[in-house]
Amino acid sequence: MDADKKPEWSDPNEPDKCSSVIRRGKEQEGQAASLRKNIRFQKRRSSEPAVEELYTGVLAGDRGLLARAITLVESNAEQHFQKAQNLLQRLLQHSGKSLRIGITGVPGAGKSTFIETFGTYLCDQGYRVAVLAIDPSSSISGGSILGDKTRMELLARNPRAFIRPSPSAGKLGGVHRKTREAMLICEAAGFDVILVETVGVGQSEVIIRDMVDFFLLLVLTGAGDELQGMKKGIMELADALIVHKADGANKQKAEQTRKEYNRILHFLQPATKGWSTKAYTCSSLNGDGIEGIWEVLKSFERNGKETGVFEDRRKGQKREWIYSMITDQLQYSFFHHPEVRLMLPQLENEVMSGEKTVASAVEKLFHAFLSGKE
Ligand SMILES: Nc1nc2c(ncn2[C@@H]2O[C@H](COP(=O)(O)OP(=O)(O)OP(=O)(O)O)[C@@H](O)[C@H]2O)c(=O)[nH]1
Ligand SMILES: [Mg+2]
Repeated sequence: MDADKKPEWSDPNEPDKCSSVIRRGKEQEGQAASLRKNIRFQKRRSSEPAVEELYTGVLAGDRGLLARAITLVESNAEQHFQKAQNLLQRLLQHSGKSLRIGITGVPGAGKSTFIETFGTYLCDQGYRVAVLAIDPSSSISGGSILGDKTRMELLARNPRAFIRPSPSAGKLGGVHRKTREAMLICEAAGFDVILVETVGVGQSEVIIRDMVDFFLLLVLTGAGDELQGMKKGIMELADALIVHKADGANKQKAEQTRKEYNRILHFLQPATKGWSTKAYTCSSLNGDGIEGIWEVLKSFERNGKETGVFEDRRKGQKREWIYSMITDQLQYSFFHHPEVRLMLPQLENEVMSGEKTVASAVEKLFHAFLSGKE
């Protein structure tokens, strides 16, 4: 074999020890052709980059390696876990310098369009912007990722921006860990602003609130009933409310809605100490109000850094992170425990047919789980 020719395969851990090269074998007449017909050729995957390569690549802002670093932390494979943690450990000291903004709102509120316009505005101002998404529905519906990518077409092509669709949760969660870690990597890569989008359904607002500095709630006009029905809890998480799509015939109505929200916000507990949450209007179609929102964000950051509230929140979030990770890990090891996996379907049936109480079934599972541990 030529000295400079790469082998077809080699052990990635010990590349010098053993390798192989594929040679054409002897063939019977006609066999090769029929074999070729049946083989679906697959693109050969290039080898996984080492931690060192990912580390220097991320710090240098190499987009390809940044994407692969995020893929590594998002991986559910056990053999990737340690490698991902080594990488994160090294990147940690370079993270923490960006402004983290969470954006939520009901489906169709215009979150993706807002991110497109707002993100492009920030890039024009000289900032580098990373967009991450938490999609609570992705494990069920396959996600709205494709839709989002096309909606953020302009931003996706901007060299100052980086868009990452939501990680798939797998059956046992871990989405928030993955998003937090992806955020950390983007920060180390030098992004100044991180925008995290989530659909405003269920628990995702609470999760997102726990990982960002500023939380933005997009709402629409047509207040009245909707305003009454809107969960007070969600409004109390927000640092700003934006009455979106304030353009054309909707402009005046949006202004009215803004005033109504401000009246309500006045009576609510503010999400951040020393900051009063207010409502604003904006349009992502014509850009009205976008600059003003950035002013609000900057003043929030300045204010929070002066009073120490900003740092306190980040510290609190790190503490919360520990607990959410413990919960994730426990859940993972419980449901992957061989004994538990074996017993669960049978116990489920026994509970459903009324032979066993839920509590006794769970106790049995925990007994197996705990006694199986060394
Ligand atoms: N008039 C007007 N329409 C807008 C504006 N922003 C978004 N839209 C429209 O609203 C619709 C929904 O926008 P998206 O950005 O996809 O909304 P979303 O909140 O990301 O939706 P999901 O990702 O499905 O939750 C699209 O048809 C947009 O063109 C705006 O500022 N003004
Ligand atoms: Mg969207």
